[in-house]
Amino acid sequence: MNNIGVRKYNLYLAIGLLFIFIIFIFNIENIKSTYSNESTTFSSAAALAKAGIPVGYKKPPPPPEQQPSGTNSLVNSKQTIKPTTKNSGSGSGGITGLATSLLSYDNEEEEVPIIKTEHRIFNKEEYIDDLYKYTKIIYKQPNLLKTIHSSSSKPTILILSTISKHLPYGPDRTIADFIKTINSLIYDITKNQPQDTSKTSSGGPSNYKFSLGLSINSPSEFEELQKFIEINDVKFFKRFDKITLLSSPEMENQHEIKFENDITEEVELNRDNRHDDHKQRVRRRIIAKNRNFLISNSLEIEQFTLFLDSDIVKFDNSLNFIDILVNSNKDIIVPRIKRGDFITDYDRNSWKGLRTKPNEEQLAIMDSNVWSKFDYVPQDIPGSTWHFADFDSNPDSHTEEEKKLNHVVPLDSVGGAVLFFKSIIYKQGVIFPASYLIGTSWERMEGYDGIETEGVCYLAKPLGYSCWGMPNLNAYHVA
Ligand SMILES: Nc1nc2c(ncn2[C@@H]2O[C@H](COP(=O)(O)OP(=O)(O)O)[C@@H](O)[C@H]2O)c(=O)[nH]1
Ligand SMILES: [Mg+2]
Repeated sequence: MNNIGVRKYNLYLAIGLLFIFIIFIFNIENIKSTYSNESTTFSSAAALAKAGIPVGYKKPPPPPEQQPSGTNSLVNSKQTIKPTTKNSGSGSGGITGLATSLLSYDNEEEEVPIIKTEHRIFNKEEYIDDLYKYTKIIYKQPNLLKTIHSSSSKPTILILSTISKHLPYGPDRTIADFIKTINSLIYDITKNQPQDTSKTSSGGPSNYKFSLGLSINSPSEFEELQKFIEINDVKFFKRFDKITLLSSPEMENQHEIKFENDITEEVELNRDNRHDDHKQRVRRRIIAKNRNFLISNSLEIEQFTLFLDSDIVKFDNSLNFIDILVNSNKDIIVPRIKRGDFITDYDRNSWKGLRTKPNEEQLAIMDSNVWSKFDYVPQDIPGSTWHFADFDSNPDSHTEEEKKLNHVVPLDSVGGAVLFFKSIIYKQGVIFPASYLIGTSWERMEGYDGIETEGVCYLAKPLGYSCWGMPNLNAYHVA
């Protein structure tokens, strides 16, 4: 090799070494950054865990295992599920005596023996959330996985009810009465055969699959409800593929903001004073949040949701009732609610048109957030607010179309006594507003209209959904 050849060789060698050096440096940086990311995540998760917040400290989930027959997918969910220790049918579950958190992120997941109900219709699972203080019980028919995820084309209906603490079913009525009322929609209770296919001319309840969700926040009544279901699983609950029970005493609390210039005191609520003007804000806020809590904890794949107030007692055309609502193909729809012999339009929250607005003095109270002094309740404007009762004013003039059982009228607001809607609407964020939507601003805590069920249509409208009523389809409130 001559001189030029040696220099060329050295040059190539130097370039090669430089290249290897660059790759080495580059990889070191990568390794360093990976390591530092991991350690940051780990240490902040540890800090959060120390502070009692179970975030990012989860063990990786174990590989999915073959489920034993009779279990279902919830057993493999990321939450740790703790079984009840008592046998069902003897008052198992409840809030008291089950203090262990089920949202435990640092324990191994447990294999869960399934607690069966008294007549072995349902498997029972129980979740207790210590962080947010609620208990959730799920009863599922063991064949649910097979049927609900099969090619079955039956529409699924979730029936829901939030049950208050004080005389929730009306005077002299019990949970058994209310469950019979619900069952009247889903099989022919006069034959007392839950498996009765109850076919009517249009198909009837056998066209559908049903789930049930009930919330009841009194711990003792929650226990009673479980007993009732477990003892009567065959008698009353056979047509439900899934029953979700929810209880959270916290949800009854009035977490009102305290403004410096105002006095805020707990409002005493019971069945007798529930319609007082100055109690409406707080009362309806509580009902709204309970409705939201129930639906967000129980709605899964059910396509339609039917809310029933716990003091609804009867339906005309009961075996066709759900068919009529589904076949209306309306997004959100309510029937007429009657009460006793004389009240033909009980649920005044179903209306269309305009309502009164607060005057200057009332607006000033709102702007200064002195809510203890604000007892304004929006009222109807005669001639501008339309209710089902107005439909009755001149029945002789009704057209053939208006006489039909499934005749529909547009509404701007719906009541919740019996409220049917396509579940997909809720899943997109149309909830029961827990504050007054209409007439608010950044300065005001809230507005003056559109709370709870009365805010649903307002939220649904921009998403392209609309509200409707059926003035010829009747349900009955307790007298
Ligand atoms: N969780 C809870 N539910 C309530 C409360 N008040 C009423 N409810 C439920 O909300 C629904 C409507 O209440 P209800 O008193 O019947 O309303 P009204 O007949 O329209 O005055 C029913 O299912 C009640 O059981 C409450 O304070 N807490
Ligand atoms: Mg009622």
